[in-house]
Amino acid sequence: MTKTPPRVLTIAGSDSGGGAGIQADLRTFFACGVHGMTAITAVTVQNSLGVSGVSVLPADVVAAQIETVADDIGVLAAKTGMLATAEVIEAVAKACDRVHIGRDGTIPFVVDPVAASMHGDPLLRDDAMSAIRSELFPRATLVTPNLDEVRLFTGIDVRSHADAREAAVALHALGPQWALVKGGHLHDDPECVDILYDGETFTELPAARIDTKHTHGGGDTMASSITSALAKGRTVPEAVRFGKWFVTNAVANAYPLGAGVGPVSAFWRLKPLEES
Ligand code: PXL
Repeated sequence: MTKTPPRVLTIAGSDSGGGAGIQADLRTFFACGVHGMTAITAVTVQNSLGVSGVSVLPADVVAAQIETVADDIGVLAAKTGMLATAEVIEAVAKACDRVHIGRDGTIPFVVDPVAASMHGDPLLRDDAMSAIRSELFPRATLVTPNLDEVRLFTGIDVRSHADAREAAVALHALGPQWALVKGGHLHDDPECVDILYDGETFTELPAARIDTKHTHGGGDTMASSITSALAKGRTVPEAVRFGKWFVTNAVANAYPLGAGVGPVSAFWRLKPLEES
């Protein structure tokens, strides 16, 4: 019999267009060789042009999905994506405590504080922002905001690497063990530099900036690949380096889809490339 692979859980929303959200997470989990499980928070009505509707699941159903898979199958690492409402976030926090996901438990917890789609469509109600800050940041092993989310959570408008370090300190002060400030949205920078901070040490993670408009699901793909590496027992800096390498390749292999923005692609992993 084949050995059970590492099991990971994503707590996130569905993207009907298949580019981001749960769909990107599961694709990434597959490409990273882990078994993906899902606690679906919301269903978005979405294509490559944007989000035209959102239906949020009842908070108790979100919590029940987390608990039922944790109790039977077990979770070695978990991540969040779109969480939609304060009610869902509070239910997620309680369920995670019950099954020991997060900082004070034993299971690594990556909080990707998804606030809006790349088209600017809101994926989080206003009251939910403060719930993420108070309920999830203190439980997180790692938070992975992009620069728009950094501005929403810290008020810092990052325009340089020095600003990114300041933002990492401000994010870390909100309670996560590690903060990753992703530089992808710093469009004037010829490189794509992320900053990782644990309260003591800054680690700069540079990568090439790839010229494509098709970056839908990039953040989800990075957080999911980091979560996969954590489930395999890597340290946070190792897992983040892996995630950066994984997502850079996914962006380099992004493809057009519909009339709008296409997704980054985990398909590159199926090509015979050696891990760098
Ligand atoms: O990429 C962020 C994201 C996460 N989850 C869902 C989304 C999006 C972006 O559109 O639709 C469901």
